[in-house]
Order: sequence, then structure tokens, then C-alpha cells
Amino acid sequence: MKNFYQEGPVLTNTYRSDETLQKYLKKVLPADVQKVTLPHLDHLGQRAVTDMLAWAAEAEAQLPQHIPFDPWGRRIDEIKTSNGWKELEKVAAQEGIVATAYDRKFGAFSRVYQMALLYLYSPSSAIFSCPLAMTDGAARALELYAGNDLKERALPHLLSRDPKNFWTAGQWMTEKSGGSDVSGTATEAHPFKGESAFSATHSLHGMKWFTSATTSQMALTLARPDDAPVGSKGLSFFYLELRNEKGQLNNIEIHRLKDKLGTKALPTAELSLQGTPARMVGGEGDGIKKIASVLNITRIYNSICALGHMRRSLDLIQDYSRKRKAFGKLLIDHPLHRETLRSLEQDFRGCFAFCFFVAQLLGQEEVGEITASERVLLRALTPILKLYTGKKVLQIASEVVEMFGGAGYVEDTGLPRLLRDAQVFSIWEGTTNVLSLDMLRAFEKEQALPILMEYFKNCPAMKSSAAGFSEKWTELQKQFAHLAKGSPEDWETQARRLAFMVGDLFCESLIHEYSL
Ligand code: MFK
Repeated sequence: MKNFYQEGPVLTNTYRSDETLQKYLKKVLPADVQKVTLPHLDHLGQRAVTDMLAWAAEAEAQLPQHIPFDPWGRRIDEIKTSNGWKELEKVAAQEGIVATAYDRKFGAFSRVYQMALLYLYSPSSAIFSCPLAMTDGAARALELYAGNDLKERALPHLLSRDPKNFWTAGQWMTEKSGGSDVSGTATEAHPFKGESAFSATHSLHGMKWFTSATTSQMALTLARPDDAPVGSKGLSFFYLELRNEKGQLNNIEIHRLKDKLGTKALPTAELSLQGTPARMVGGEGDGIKKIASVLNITRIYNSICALGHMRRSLDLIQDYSRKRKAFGKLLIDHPLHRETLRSLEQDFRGCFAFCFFVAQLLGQEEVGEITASERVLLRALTPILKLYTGKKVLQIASEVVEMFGGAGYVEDTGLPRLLRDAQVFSIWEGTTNVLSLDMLRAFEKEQALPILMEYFKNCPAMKSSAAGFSEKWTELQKQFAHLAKGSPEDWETQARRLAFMVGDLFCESLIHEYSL
């Protein structure tokens, strides 16, 4: 054993090695759609383990830096990123990670195709998927609320496949006092006086506490116009561009980059708006409602990226289990190790089915092929999916790191990052409790509960009497019936538990439906 060196885990084409993805796509996509999309996914699966992987490693090794001043003392607030980070942005444009959804070449399946691309891209992107989430959310919000001139200005950039023309977008919502409670937004919007390339209507003054991807070209944000009421009703929705034609920041001062637990390659900054020109989008008021159209996209991105992170963690341990020997045999030949892996793979498949079910509903909505009850399902399932996958990814990443033993705890294997990065998914774009309450909002405002229950009543798992399914559904019904007699406080107290029960049932039902 003197010359023993353990072989580390090796990744291979992540499309080809992913049986779940292939099985699902072959089941749901029509043959003509498969003909175009599958070769592209195969190509991206190869990039994910070759050039992208090398650039992601470079981005993780050379973290972004904030340079507040030039050598002569001028305020410049440059955010310096690595070559790897820049290359990953180019890949995103070239491969159409955002644009594919908006081509709508394949109707509702365009979203399924685009989310499959994102799922392969994300785990090799050093979380460049975060700026892409906001870019996609911004494209959707502009599509829904902006006038034609603003759409014509921004959308060709956000949806470009040419890296030279491609823009990313930020979503600047979080402030120091409010955090998740956005209603307390203190940024003020005063009438704009002057010239601006995008017909600014207001100038913004305030501070944004978390602005991820501060290297973006544009951002969407919330602010309170003069004389608007306090609380969420008084907030309006704004578009801004970070830099003017000379490349200087538009009255934006960057205070510092956040020193985060994980996602370290992603520049996340605190900044202040000091008279930043901005254009009101969609008229005055209802800012939260409008920015919710961004959130509902970014929450689905969060879920798909969490899913990609689960798959990456499992791919690493699956490979390692076939080359690491302990107690006289390969790890994979130990029944308990195999059973642990089987159970993690089962959780992954449930999340996979749930994610792509919601992605398809989103696609249907975007092309106007959604029924009224499917729209309500999409609204209610989005927060449930996000909170559910945000926790599952943590369990899987933690378990995988543990399965590597000491190697999982040593930084230069790259494995500890799996766990650190996994933590962001339950925080970013709404914590578990905030999303549980959003589920209640959908129950109350959209009457989503009877539609959810009806879905389960008619789903294939119920019809084919899948083991234990109807008992779990009966239990869920019992819980809801009991709460029907309770107070709003009882609903709040139980919201999180109920959300996970609904999530578990959806996963089970959809694994069955897609035969995964
Ligand atoms: C990847 C690396 C990232 C690294 C850094 C990560 C660190 C974290 C950084 C961040 O800060 S990420 C941003 C996280 N923040 C959020 O996700 C916001 C969390 N808070 C919420 O989601 C709250 O629920 C919300 C702000 C929406 C609640 O505000 P209010 O004032 O209580 O809202 P209200 O009055 O219930 O809703 C206002 C309107 O919006 C209502 O419509 P009506 O005016 O017609 O009644 C709601 O129905 C509507 N609405 C709210 N949420 C909606 C929605 N509509 C559709 N979909 C939704 N999800």
C-alpha cells in the first residue's frame, strides 16, 4: 500500500450520463422536437465537463474584486472578474440559455428545452446561472409590462446569442431594513430632469443591500415615488441601466462585495443609488406585483439550478463509489452504501419530475396554452417547488460530502464547495418560511387548494393505486380539513409542514407519471 494513491471522481458528458433526463425528454418531447433539441443537449453536456469546467475552476480560483478608486483617487467602482467568469457568460449567450425560452419555436416545450439546457449549464457555471435567472425574469417582466420602445431597447440584448451584444440583468429588491419584507423599501424616486438614453422618468435615491451580478448592464428595482403611500402599495417598478454611453456608472456607488458562505465567484454587492436615472415600468404602483413576475421565473431557475447541483453531487459520488475500495471491496458493493445512494437518487428523481412539470406549465402559460386551473397550479406550485428543492439539495449535498469521508472535508478536492454552494438555494429568492406563506397567499387569493386536491385525485399514481399514495393523500386531506376550522395563525404555523407534504406527493405522483 506504500505507493497507493486514490483516484478521484471524474465526470463524463453530463447529458449522456443522465438517464433520468434522457428518459424524461424521450417521453414528453414530440419526435420532431427531440431531433433538434437532443443533439444540442448532448453538445452542452460535453462542454459542461470540458471547457466550461475549466472556466468554472478558474472563476472559483480568481474571485471577483471590487476596485473602488483608480490610482489617482477617482471613484471608479470597478468589479474585476476572472477570464473564466467572462467565458462562462459567453457560453450562456452562445448556447441560448435564456434566448431559447423566448424563441418559442416548440411552443410550451421551448421552456422544457431551455430548462434542460440550464440544468446542464448551471453546475459547471460557477453560478453564472444566477445572473441568467435575473436576465430571464427581466425579459419576462419587460415583455409583460414595458412599452414597445423599452422592449425594443432591452430585449434584443437580453435574448442575444452574440456574446458581444448580450446583456445580463440584475433584480435589486433587497434593502437593509426590510430583507424579505420588501414593503418597507426606502428608495425614493423623484422626477427626472435631464437627458437619458432610455427616456428616464425618475431619479432614484437609496441603498440596495444585496445586488447579485452587479456587473449586469441593466437592473429592475423598486422605489417609492414622491407622495406615494407607505407600504407595498406605494412602490413602483423601475428599469435602469448601470452605465452611461461613456461607460461610467450612472450615479451608482458600490460599497463593497459581500463575503458570502458560498457562490464566491458571483459578485454580489451593496450599493447606493445617488440620483440614478430610471424609467418607471407599467405605470405607478403595484411594484411588488410586477416584480413578482421576475420572482416567479427566478424561483423556478433556483429550483432547476438546485436540481443540477443535486445531479452533480450524485455524479461525483456515483463515479467514486465505483473506484474507491474500503473493507475489501468497492464502495458500491457495500449494501448500506448502495442503499444510501439509492435513496438519494430517488429523492433526486422526485425533484427532477417536479421541476420539469412546473417548467412545462410555465411554457404553457408563456405561449397561451394553459387552462385556468393549470395557471393556478403554476402559481401555487412555484413557491412549493422552490422551497422543496432548496432543502433537498442541502440534504443531498451534505450526504454526498459525507460519503466521500475525509476527502469530502478537504478544500482542494473541491468537494466542500458542494455543501457551501447548496446553502444558497434555500435563501436566495425567498426563504423556506417566506415561500410557505406565499403558498398560503396562492391558496387564499387563487383558490388553489381544491385544484391541487383535484389534481391528486385524478393523477396516474392514484388511478393505478401506487403503493401508499392514496393513504398519503387522505392524510393530507385530513390535515387541510382540520385546518379549515382553524385560525389564520393555525394556517401560518402549519404552512411549512403542509408545503413539504404537498411537495412529497407531487414528486411521488410525477415519478409515476413520467415512469422515472
Ligand atoms: C445565487 C446567489 C445569490 C447570492 C446572494 C443571496 C442572498 C439573498 C439575496 C436576496 O436578497 S434574493 C431576493 C430575495 N427576496 C425575495 O425573494 C422576496 C421575499 N419576500 C416575498 O416574496 C414576500 O412574500 C413579498 C415581498 C412578495 C410580500 O410582500 P407584501 O408586501 O406582503 O406583498 P402582498 O401585499 O402580499 O402582495 C402584493 C401583491 O403582489 C399582491 O397582489 P394584489 O395587489 O393584487 O393583492 C400579491 O398577490 C402579489 N404577489 C406577491 N407575491 C406574488 C404575487 N403575485 C404573483 N406571484 C407571487 N409570487
